[in-house]
Amino acid sequence: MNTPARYLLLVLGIVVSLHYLLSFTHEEYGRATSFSNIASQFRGQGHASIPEDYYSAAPTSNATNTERANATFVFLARNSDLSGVIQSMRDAEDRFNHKHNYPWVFLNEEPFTDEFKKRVSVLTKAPIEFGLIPKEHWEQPSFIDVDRATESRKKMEQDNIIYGGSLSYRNMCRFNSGFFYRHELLQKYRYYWRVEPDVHFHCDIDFDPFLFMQREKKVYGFTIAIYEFEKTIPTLWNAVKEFAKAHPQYIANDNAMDFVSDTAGETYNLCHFWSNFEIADLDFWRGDAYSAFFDFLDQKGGFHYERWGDAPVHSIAAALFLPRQDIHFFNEIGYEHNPYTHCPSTAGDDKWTKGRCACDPNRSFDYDGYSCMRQWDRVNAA
Ligand SMILES: Nc1nc2c(ncn2[C@@H]2O[C@H](COP(=O)(O)OP(=O)(O)O)[C@@H](O)[C@H]2O)c(=O)[nH]1
Ligand SMILES: *[C@@H]1O[C@H](CO)[C@@H](O)[C@H](O)[C@H]1NC(C)=O
Ligand SMILES: *[C@@H]1O[C@H](CO)[C@@H](O)[C@H](O)[C@H]1NC(C)=O
Ligand SMILES: *[C@@H]1O[C@H](CO)[C@@H](O)[C@H](O)[C@H]1NC(C)=O
Ligand SMILES: [Mg+2]
Repeated sequence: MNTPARYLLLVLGIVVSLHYLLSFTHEEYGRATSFSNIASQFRGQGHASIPEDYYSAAPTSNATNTERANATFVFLARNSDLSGVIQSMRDAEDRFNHKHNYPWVFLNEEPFTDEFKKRVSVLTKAPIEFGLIPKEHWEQPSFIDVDRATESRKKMEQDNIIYGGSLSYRNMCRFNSGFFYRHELLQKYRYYWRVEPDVHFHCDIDFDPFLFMQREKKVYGFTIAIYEFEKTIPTLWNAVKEFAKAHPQYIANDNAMDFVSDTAGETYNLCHFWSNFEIADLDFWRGDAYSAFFDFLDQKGGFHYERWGDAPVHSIAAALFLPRQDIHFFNEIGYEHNPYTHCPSTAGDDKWTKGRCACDPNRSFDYDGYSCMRQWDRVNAA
């Protein structure tokens, strides 16, 4: 992130935090002696803990868990991402998967090298598959005006927009929005856990998030909610409104609109679930509502004329097409993707100690000024 953008975020953060603090009465403020106390007042249904019976009987048990969900890890990566891929995979294996052996699917628009395959294969006992992404799922589609797209990248680069000048980043965002779940290697799975290079899983995960999703009929799970850069999506919300107007049947009753809009749908508040971590139901993306939504957005060309991210696209769809209780905040999962960390809290049932977490609970992103957890809490307080 460039320096002016950082200052802008800082100022925005301070303004939001001040507003948040001032909205307390003095009496309430007196009781709120620490930040975690302030935060805990908002922890309603949207922070529901994983029930005890999802935990392995003995976390140190030598038994390998045999009951498994219909699920896989999915990892989009370049060959050059290898060291970061190894970091992330080791954390996922050490903190969770060595007891479960969920498979790994690696995807790339270029063939993975033998070195890449060899280096990741030694990290797990689980099955690993390496898939090639078809060109038509990756490259700029033919209906895009190449000159207009090039011009827009040039402009966004001059404006110092993060990844503003990158075509491959746009291809990646479009792929993650509308194509990864169609890859042949993912067809046999229902749930996936998305992993990116250089992320950290900071706590033991002694429950099976996939079985939780499957049994509780959850559709979308996240750990971090955050604001998007408006300049990457200037016309996205207009497209969303146009789609919603034309397809009102897809809008769920009891949806999570208040997560993405402060104005009952008139404008986008830029909030989204940070999609570098996702545990979700592939069939949601494969379903009628999302398929129609993606096709509609794709035809607008915003993945290439602007720089629409898969995070806002996924999040807006989840917020509008799902009942809010289908979306789950995985509070127990300590997760870091530079520069932000969700670290479980020591408050209440002390998920931090239980998880033997290696992150600082006092520096969790949850109620940082740039976090959208407040908007998530608002959805669940209603
Ligand atoms: N195969 C492939 N993967 C990519 C490419 N660009 C990004 N990725 C992957 O897409 C994901 C997001 O990219 P990343 O660089 O982490 O972006 P950021 O997290 O938004 O800064 C990561 O899993 C990357 O490995 C690309 O050109 N080819
Ligand atoms: C651990 O392994 C030993 C030897 O295989 C076995 O007897 C014991 O029951 C296992 N413990 C658990 C909790 O499964
Ligand atoms: C797993 O889920 C996929 C997608 O819903 C489905 O096609 C497949 O039959 C499922 N496999 C099993 C073993 O249930
Ligand atoms: C978090 O900060 C509080 C207040 O400064 C301190 O008392 C507590 O020990 C810290 N917790 C941890 C786990 O470091
Ligand atoms: Mg990343």
